[in-house]
Amino acid sequence: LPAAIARQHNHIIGANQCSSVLIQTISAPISTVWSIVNRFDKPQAYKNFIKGSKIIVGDGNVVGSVRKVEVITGLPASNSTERLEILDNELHVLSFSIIGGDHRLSNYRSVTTLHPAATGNGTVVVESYVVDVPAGNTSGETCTFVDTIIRCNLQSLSRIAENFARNGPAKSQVI
Ligand code: A8S
Repeated sequence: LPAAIARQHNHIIGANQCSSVLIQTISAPISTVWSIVNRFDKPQAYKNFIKGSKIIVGDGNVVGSVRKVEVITGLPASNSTERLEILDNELHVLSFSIIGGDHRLSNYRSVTTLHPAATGNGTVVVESYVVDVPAGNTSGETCTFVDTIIRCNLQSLSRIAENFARNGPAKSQVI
């Protein structure tokens, strides 16, 4: 990663934590991708494992806002409580941490940043995270689990943003 981007993803990694970075290129302008990513109140707009979300502190635009998300059935969890840590509409940075829920991801924090693609008017999305390795799991297992969820989210984001750029927002996405 270029140094300026790496700096935004420079997590402090404690003993018994794991961390990773995922990158997704999207053929849609940053403004389009950001309009989907910046909705802290509406993660289900592109995260397929989330079926609903409710803001319980703040308004979703101010740092310190908290959302409670409901996860689809069939996963080893039903909900998660998440705090907005960074929302920078100029630099296109969103970060949240997980502060509760009935799942096994403790001390999770992620950072998502958008960057113009080197050529054309596409977007490069960089998402990194750090999380505790749960008792009974290895750091490899933990990173594989989280990487899989984030990879699905970024692929879904890509599909939605590319459709949006081609056809305009779907009716269900117009707010
Ligand atoms: C995100 C990232 C993650 C979400 C995980 C890693 C989660 O929503 C799911 C399953 C779990 O076991 C943990 O950006 C939790 O949403 C899909 C409920 C937090």
